[in-house]
Amino acid sequence: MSRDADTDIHARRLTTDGSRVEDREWLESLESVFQRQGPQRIGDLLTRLRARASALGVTERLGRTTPYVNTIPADQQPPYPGIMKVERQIKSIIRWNAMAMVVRANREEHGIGGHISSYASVATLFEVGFNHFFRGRTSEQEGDIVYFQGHAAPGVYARAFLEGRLSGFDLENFRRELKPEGGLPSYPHPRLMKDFWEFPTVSMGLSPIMAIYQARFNRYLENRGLKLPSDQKIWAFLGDGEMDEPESLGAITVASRECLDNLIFVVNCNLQRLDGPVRGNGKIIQELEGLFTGAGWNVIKVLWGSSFDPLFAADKEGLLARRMEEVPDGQFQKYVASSGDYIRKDFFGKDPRLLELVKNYSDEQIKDLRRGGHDPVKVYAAYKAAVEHRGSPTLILAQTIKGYGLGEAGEGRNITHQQKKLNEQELLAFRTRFGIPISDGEVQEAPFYRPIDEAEEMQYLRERRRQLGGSVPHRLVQVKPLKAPPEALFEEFYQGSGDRTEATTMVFVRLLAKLLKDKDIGKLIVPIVPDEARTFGMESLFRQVGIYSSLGQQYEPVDKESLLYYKEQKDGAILEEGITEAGSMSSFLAAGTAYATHSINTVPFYFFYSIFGMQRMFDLIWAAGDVKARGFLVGGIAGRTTLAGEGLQHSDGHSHLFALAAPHLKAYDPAFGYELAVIVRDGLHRMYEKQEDICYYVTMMNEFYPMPPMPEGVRDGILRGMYKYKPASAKKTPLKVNLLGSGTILNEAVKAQEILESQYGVAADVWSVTSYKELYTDAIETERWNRLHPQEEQKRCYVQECFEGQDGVFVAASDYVKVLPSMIAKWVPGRLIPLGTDGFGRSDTRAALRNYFEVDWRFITLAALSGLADEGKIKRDKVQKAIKDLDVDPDKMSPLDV
Ligand SMILES: Cc1ncc(C[n+]2csc(CCOP(=O)(O)OP(=O)(O)O)c2C)c(N)n1
Ligand SMILES: [Mg+2]
Repeated sequence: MSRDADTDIHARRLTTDGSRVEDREWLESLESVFQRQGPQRIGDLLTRLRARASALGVTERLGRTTPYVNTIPADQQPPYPGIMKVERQIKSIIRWNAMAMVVRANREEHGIGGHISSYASVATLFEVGFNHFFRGRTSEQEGDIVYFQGHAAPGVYARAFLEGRLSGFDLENFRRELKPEGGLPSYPHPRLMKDFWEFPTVSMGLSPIMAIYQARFNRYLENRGLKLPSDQKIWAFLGDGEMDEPESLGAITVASRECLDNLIFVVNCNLQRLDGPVRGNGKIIQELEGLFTGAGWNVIKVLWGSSFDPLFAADKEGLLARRMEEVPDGQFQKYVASSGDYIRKDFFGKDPRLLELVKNYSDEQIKDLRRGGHDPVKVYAAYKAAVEHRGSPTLILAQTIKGYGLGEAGEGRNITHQQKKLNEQELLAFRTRFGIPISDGEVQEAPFYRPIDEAEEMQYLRERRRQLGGSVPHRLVQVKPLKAPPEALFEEFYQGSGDRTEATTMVFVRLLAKLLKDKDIGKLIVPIVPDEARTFGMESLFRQVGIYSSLGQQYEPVDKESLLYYKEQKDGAILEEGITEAGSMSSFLAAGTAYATHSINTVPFYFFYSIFGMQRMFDLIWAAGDVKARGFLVGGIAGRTTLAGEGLQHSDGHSHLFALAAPHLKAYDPAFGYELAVIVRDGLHRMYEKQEDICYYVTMMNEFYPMPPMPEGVRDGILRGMYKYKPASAKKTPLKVNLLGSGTILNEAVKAQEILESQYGVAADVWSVTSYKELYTDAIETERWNRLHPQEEQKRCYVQECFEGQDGVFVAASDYVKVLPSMIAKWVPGRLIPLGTDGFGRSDTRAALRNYFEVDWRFITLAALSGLADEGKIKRDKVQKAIKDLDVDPDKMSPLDV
């Protein structure tokens, strides 16, 4: 069928009668070659014809699309292995319950939301999977990984209800998670349903990229010998509107390049998104086919149901396929909401020969011609072909109807996405259409319906799942805790670097190299980097552990002679992702959840340029929280004044602000090697030994200075957010301040401490603040506890404990925006003066930048004096003099002048 149509597209360009005869002759020859020698021979012939045409100067490129028909012809479909009638009953009941969940929830609480029409369109695509393909996880098999289209969640819940995994209460409390007896979250959130959902999928575009890197990571684990090869499939169910997200398409060549035949995308092409048609004037399916074919995917189109088969068989001239191709999506949507009579006139009426095809069809029959994505036979054929396909990933484009079965209530209507309420008539119609045994009298209540356990469909449903290895989705954590490496491994970092200068970036890379060598944990460490390894001085790791490539290294690297050559290998540990922060983050997600997905405690360390971290990938970082990923996010060459020369788009002074918003993130801005080592050890301990579902964000900087040895008793402070790094000297001075410094700016505070004491007679304690987020979180939690327990002994937060007995002036400087230190002002027993780097970055030297942003030792000194003056402890002329002495320009531009 597709072959006829293919050649016919050429034919339609020719208009004369002679051309028609010629067409027919060619087509007949083609047909006869096909009958005698099969499709392979046709392929050969076409290749030769194309070559000859090219030699004759015909430059026309053959398109990347096939006609608008099913890829698998009817005569090549496998027999359907299930009992269709029973499966239909099951599906209908699930449809009903999914709809009822949303309708009931919105009756009880107006505006609580939910989606009916997306599941209505994807039901058959899910159900064929549930009954015949999605394998559960057992001790014998890994099971499959399924990313369910997020807002089709009601259908997954409704199936779980039939399977007995969820109760009527659960369904009743859809979107009412805070009810005392609990409820169901709107969408797939592993964080909130940790035994059920495996992957968060509702932020459009994240599933496709996560699924690609998941499939790739599975191969990585196999190639590195961390897991046995398996035939596990990764299924991603996506919306056609969702495919417009850059993340949906941005990594598709990764999948083909890596030959990920373990990956299957199923795009639910209902031709609509939220507001209206996805491509009213175009054809989204053809567009996606072209893109994915070009990217090297195996593309299978499931466009028309079995009821179209006789029409295609009767249409010898390929007119039907041609007509289907010329009708834009918006018009196909119109047909959904139109009568058979309209379709006959508008679609078939364009050509008398097409009208002839349907002359024996009633209007109802025309209206009932089904789309492929609603026909289990067609869907099964596509899925089977997909799981059997080898060598490349598969894309299934299934044409469906949004709001299928809702009729007047929304089927194919532009409002259907938002439809949450059905009136009595609409409920009756739905009930009747799907044959749900609920009486007219009861329908208005939209009750949930579950047949008795002995019912045929219930037995069938259970048996199918039993055969496939249990329920899906099912998040199962069976991993054994991993012991954090012993203190001895970290010892050298606690010692400091003596006179040798180092940057925290260097320390981190050395620490990572050491972890990679560790006999217990080494193999589990997964360094991830988006083409930035040399920036961080990580190239020594190329040689040490190799760069992962499923192909090994099939060329002689240009730098083979050098010690640190670019060494790709099949069991390489480094995921050198190229310039894709989103891809790298998706690898982080796969590696950070391997404890659940594969029962393997892989430990991802994702190193990125800090400016291109949080602000670029925050949605995926948020997803990391939802999916309960564990691992280290490392923001390199951070700090708005520490990164010299790079300027406005590179200098990060706000990633810690983003980190503040992610509840699962610990966020640290260490100044010294020992701080970093303590933090990393704590991370390994909490995430892998204690199995806490958190991630660590650590910034590292590229400024060189000697790394001091770890003072006694500071470990706890490092982790809680601050400790006294350098107390004021014993010298008696009448004035006292506290200086708080973070990251490299701590060194500026130390210098200010000296100047204040030696030149201004002010004593200063210097505190290293490793995490304002920790300090703030502890403070607000303490405050909350006190508020809720007014008659109990009131607690003090850590900041208050640290500054016990102190008052006066506190200057807090960091390479980040001022709001970070300001967050703790309320609990500081005095005047807190924040210094920071608000404003756009500039290209210049470190010294010039610190002057510009007013965070160097001069400004810290000045802030301390100014604070003392405000307190009435010194005269203002002393501050004025300091401005002169410190060479501060009082009329300098504010870094916030934009
Ligand atoms: C990143 C993001 N932007 C917007 C939304 C809101 N949203 C939810 S569903 C939807 C339309 C989805 O259309 P499509 O992908 O075609 O799925 P369908 O419901 O048609 O199956 C939108 C815009 C979202 N969930 N995520
Ligand atoms: Mg859609």
